[in-house]
Amino acid sequence: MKIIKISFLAKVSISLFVIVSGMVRAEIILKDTRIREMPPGVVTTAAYMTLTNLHEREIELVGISAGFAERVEVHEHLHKDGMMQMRKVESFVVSPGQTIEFKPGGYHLMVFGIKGRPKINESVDITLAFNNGEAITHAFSVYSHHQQHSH
Ligand SMILES: [Cu+2]
Repeated sequence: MKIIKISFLAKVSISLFVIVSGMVRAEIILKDTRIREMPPGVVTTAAYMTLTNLHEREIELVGISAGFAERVEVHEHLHKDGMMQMRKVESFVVSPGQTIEFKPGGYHLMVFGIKGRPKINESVDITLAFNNGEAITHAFSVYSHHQQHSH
């Protein structure tokens, strides 16, 4: 009887450990992950999300990968000489507690060399890797470009 009791406690502590480590993994939160549909023949598009850093220190995005694309970069839009331009962000840092919204006209993930042309309501996985060793793979759902203009 005593042995059964101990193994039960061991199981409880293992589950608690799993729950706690699950919570630690969720300190970078991605929401509203979506990717703009691509017309036939187009292999480049933009993806958006809301990213929150719940860690008590700043984090830096050090790598982005996606099996369905050749390359993914963080871009930002700038107004320069009355023109809208976009450029690659070399160092993307998120302060503790900060939420950054990726949206048309602002930060976006630029996805290059897309294979297989994902369709509306399908989703594709993008993995974000951070300098603390955390890597998050999240599904981005394909939405119609008629819902949102320009990126
Ligand atoms: Cu871009």
